[in-house]
Amino acid sequence: MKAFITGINGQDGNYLSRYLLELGYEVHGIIRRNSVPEHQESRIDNISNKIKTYYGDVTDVGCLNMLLKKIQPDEIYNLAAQSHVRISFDIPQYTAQVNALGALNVLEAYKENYPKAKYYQASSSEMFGNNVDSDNFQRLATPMKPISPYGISKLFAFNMTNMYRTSHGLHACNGILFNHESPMRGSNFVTTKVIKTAVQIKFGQKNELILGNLDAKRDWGHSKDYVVAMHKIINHNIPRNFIVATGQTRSIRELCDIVFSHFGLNYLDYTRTNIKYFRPNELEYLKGDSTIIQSVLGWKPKYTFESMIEEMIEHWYNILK
Ligand code: NAP
Ligand code: F7E
Repeated sequence: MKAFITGINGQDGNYLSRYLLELGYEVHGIIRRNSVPEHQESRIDNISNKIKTYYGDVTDVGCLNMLLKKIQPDEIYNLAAQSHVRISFDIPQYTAQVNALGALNVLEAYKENYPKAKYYQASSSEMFGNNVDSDNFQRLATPMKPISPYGISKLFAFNMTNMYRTSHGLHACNGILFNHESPMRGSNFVTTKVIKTAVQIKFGQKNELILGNLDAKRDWGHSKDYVVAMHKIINHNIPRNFIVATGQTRSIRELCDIVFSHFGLNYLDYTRTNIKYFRPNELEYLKGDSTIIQSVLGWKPKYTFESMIEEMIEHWYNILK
């Protein structure tokens, strides 16, 4: 089996590649050219001799056509994105070019060059905006009304993926994934930022943590569990969409409390807020209902919130000590 992954050097790209290699796949993917290649490839160093990478960009139709024709993958995972929600307010046009038109480029290259493949689109809970069902969950039937350039760009890609399935008969599906984290998570996402700074405070390297909205709530899972869901979704015999979530929600405040308590510290002594880290419009609450993927595909997360945070703390402790 051959897989083609855009965003292969991202958090999920790394875990997905490792999972597919374990299953015996040949793994191919594109990385963007960067003037400092070490930085670009640091998250795939551990597998660089096992995967095949090519310079490429989802905004470059030419490279997508050429690679899909050449590789003829069984599975295409479109994970490439400008994935930071707050930054999407600063660079909305770029975010749309990569997340919306980039996804359309991959879909079109798939249809034109190798329609026998299956396609997975990395869709996001950010597409719901502030809509929640009366039982406080988001699910497939919850209306989508995104409030950030990121969420809006992802909704375009979500709908395009559905259109390529229904209009062109392609095996194209969406995983609507809620927040997922890991030691590979970028350091400007809130979990890594809180954990890394708490470790630095513990070692006397920093004395404060500056955050934005502490009262927003998120449903946090582990990337390692969520890439297993991606593989199950793309391999379901009927192409369709699934929600992937833990069904538990916690505030940023609770996250800070748990992480700082691990070091015997009180987060209130070190944390302050700065307007710089607030969004112009905040998605306040996420809690996903994943009962369908659990019952239809037998997916179940192995990590708990606590074991995921422990693993991330240990990772940053070992790097910073
Ligand atoms: P990530 O760590 O930010 O990885 C994104 C990847 O996309 C990186 O490899 C990045 O490469 C690549 N990329 C960005 N622009 C590109 C372009 N124009 N052409 C080709 N590659 C490009 O994100 P992640 O956490 O792994 O998430 C994977 C996907 O799932 C993303 O689409 C994200 O939006 C979506 N998602 C994530 C979550 C979550 O909580 N993690 C939840 C729902 C959906 P560079 O290193 O060059 O930037
Ligand atoms: O923020 C609050 C912030 O940037 C989480 C992406 O993977 O998940 C991710 O998007 C919450 C928000 O993730 C800071 O306001 C407070 O309420 O870690 P985050 P996100 O925006 O939820 C979705 C599902 C995706 O699809 C995205 O690709 O934390 N928060 N203070 C902060 N957030 C950040 N980043 N930095 C702060 O200082």
